Amino acid sequence: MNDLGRLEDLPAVYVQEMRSHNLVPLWPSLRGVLPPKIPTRQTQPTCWAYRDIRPLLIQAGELTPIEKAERRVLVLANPGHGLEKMQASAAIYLGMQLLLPGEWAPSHRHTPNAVRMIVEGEGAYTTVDGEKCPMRRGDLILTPTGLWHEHGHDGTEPVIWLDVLDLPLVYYMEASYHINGERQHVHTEHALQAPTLAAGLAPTPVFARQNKDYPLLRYPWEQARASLLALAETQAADSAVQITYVNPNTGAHVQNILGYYALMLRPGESLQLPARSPACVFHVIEGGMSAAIASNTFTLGEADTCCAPGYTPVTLTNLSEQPTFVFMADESPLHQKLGVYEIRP
Ligand code: 1HN
Repeated sequence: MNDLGRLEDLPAVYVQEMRSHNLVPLWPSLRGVLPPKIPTRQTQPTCWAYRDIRPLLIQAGELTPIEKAERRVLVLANPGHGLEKMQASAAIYLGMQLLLPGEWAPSHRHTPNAVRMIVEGEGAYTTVDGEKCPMRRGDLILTPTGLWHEHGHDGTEPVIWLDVLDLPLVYYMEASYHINGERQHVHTEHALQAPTLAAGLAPTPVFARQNKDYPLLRYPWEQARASLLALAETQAADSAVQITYVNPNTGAHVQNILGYYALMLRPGESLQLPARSPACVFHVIEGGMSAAIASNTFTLGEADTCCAPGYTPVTLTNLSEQPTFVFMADESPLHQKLGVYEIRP
């Protein structure tokens, strides 16, 4: 590789003259922005243990009333990006949110897309675009760009969930903002229609979300888990038991920027995921596993979360005697749409 000229090689007056006109030379920075063969990644393999998060989150519940927080969240920040950047990867934001019995997180909408993966507790619900979605452990609930959403809690125990947003990307695009709104009028109880739609049946004559960009907002864990177990029965022993959360109208990823998946590791299974360009997040719903990411090996139990940078192979090994169920989020839809998606053999 040839060495390019450095900034220090240039006369200081010349550099100053350029800078005074808001001009800079490319060549001293060219290798930095376009490194050879593999991108520079700030995203570091990082693991967040639920046993560390939970007590601090419960303490946040005592220290900060919901009215002072709007959303009571501890952000899972990747130290490689700097904690204050609140990024798990280039495009992924992760946070653990706590809602206590009787609390209300008021209605707003914003440009970043969000999903919630419910970790713990009963009795909370989120109302998205007028649809009341009960939150139960392992459920995936979508809050797509621009849709009103608010959270409430009629139960008796704390409810905790994992928020995944494409906030870092939307913020970088200078396209991130929110609007506060009034308490929504609930027009649909999700339970009435979701199972029928998932079965390819739409309530007649009216199904409120049928022609919307986001027809399904709640993906119950019960169904995802049953699908994985059924898939494991027929899938060859050497191929992954994995499902993608899709839009039932189009078969495409549920959101435009991040992709969401559920994976089952069979007892004794070790799954090698090839190096791919998008960064990826793993969150254990049930069971336990090790995740070998570059030179790091993390041990994850239930509700633990880790992330892998792009272009990095990952090996997941089931450490439980039972199937281990894993929720995954990645930057694939973004990479695919932008034409930079790669799998490296
Ligand atoms: C947000 O609106 C929620 O609605 C959670 O629960 C986390 C993180 C950044 C920006 C908006 C929510 C968020 C967020």
